[in-house]
Amino acid sequence: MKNGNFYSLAESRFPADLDSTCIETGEGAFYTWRDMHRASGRIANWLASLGLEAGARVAVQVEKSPECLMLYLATLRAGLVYLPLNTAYQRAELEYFLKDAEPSVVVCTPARFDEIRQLASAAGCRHVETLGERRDGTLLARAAPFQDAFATARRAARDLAAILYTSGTTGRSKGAMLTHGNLASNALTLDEFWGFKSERDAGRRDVLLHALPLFHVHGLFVASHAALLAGAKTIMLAKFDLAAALRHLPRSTVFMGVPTYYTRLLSEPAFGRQHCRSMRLFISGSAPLLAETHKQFEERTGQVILERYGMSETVMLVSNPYFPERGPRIAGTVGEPLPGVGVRLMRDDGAPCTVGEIGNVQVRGPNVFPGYWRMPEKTREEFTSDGWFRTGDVGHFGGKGIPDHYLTLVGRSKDLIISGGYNVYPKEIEGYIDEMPGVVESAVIGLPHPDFGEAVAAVVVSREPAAFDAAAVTGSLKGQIANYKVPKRVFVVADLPRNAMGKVQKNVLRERYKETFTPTRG
Ligand code: MCA
Repeated sequence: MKNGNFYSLAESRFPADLDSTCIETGEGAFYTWRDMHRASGRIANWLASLGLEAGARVAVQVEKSPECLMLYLATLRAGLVYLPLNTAYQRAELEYFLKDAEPSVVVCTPARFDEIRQLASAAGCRHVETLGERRDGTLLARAAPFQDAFATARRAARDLAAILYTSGTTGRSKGAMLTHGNLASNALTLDEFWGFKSERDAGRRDVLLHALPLFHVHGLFVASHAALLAGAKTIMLAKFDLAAALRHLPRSTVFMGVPTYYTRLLSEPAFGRQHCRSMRLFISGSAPLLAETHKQFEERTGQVILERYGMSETVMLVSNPYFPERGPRIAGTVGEPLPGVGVRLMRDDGAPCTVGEIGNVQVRGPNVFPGYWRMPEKTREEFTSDGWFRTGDVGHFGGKGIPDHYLTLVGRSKDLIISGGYNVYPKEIEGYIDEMPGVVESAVIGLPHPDFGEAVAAVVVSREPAAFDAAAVTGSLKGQIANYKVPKRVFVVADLPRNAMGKVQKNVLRERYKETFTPTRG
């Protein structure tokens, strides 16, 4: 029987010439497909030598590098479960993730070894290794004596491949469990839907400019998987850097980014058609792309950005079309449900919405995760009795001049902020602020931001507002939680606006402070 391990699928798609380039780094280092296969085999052999039980977790918090991708592939090959962690996460977050996931192996950056070893050992983990950005650290040294031949572990489609922590409305993060089948079905669908297959069939080889982090769905499962299955070359930038992106774009055919990447490209006056001469596809996701950005981008480059919609729990579920014969790419919409993916809109009373009517977005299909790690109750709540996952997003199909099967997202039923493509739940931040001395209560909100789309701000209630030190709030948060979650502004007030039911009116606060980061000129 076919091996359902995602690596087996990827390996079956490697180009015939294994000595061609798989990854070129921003610094000009080259890795062939053979290098990736061999090095992931060595690391997989080392992982296998640890004698871990099937399903053991490998938690990874390292900077982006080809070796980080090798470690991911090695984990899959060894039949273990990959648990990537945002490099911005600080002590409080790491402590929670490690205790909750109980990984058997933790790989971190050399600089954070002492801190993380302590947290990992408190969570019962015995193997803590390091991986730096320049092939440094103990992981590669541990793997070096092992053979590079490794028979990829047999896995079924339903077996767990990865756990991705997503912030929760209650402030407690949930580990979304993704199976080999989830990853494979989505990657195969996108391979066709976004035209990678047709390029291959036409004898062309895509070049993906990869600037996203490797610890979220977007950079790891969408971008890297697309390149792996396409046999495409990846130009891997350690992070999104405007100058480097401008330098490498003219040699690339596909680019994926969050809206911030596109606004930053447009902020460069010299950016234009000449940078996009080889490009066939720009994709945007993880946060809403403003129609204005879409329009400006087309005017400057002649390229129509393809916006799509995904989540950690479902990978990609809806996308604007790539092939013009399927339909136009429409700004402000996320397009049509991907082939094989069911998407429906439901009213609050459980009845289906009609075209144009706003409702709750629900999804079903081979891309949808089986549940949250060790949270059966939460999992039950998030699925309907007939098996559809409640995304928490709100939208409508169709609309004026828009085909009936195109989805437009209009809001979120959950109280979520998306800053530069990262999700932030106010409840989590409010929990930390409310513990601070002198704070009566707080309300965390998202405000329009020219670079990040939305930025986090906090409104803090103090009995003595004049004497309250707002800077102390951010100062204290910085060591505990990821910097992108730390409010970029703190307003100190005597009380919060409330409705008749006593509920804090965040819409009033958002309105009051809306020009904080984007003042109107004049
Ligand atoms: C960095 N900072 C941020 C953010 N990123 N603040 C708010 N929001 C952010 N996203 C802060 C830093 O903490 C620092 O603060 C200051 O900004 C400068 O930091 P730096 O590292 O230089 O920032 P940067 O390198 O310019 O990063 C901004 C970025 C990056 C390029 C937009 O955040 C990014 O690559 N985001 C992509 C996120 C992503 O991949 N999302 C996908 C997940 P200070 O000055 O105080 O130190 S969602 C997903 O996967 C779903 C499923 C999907 O559909 O795709």
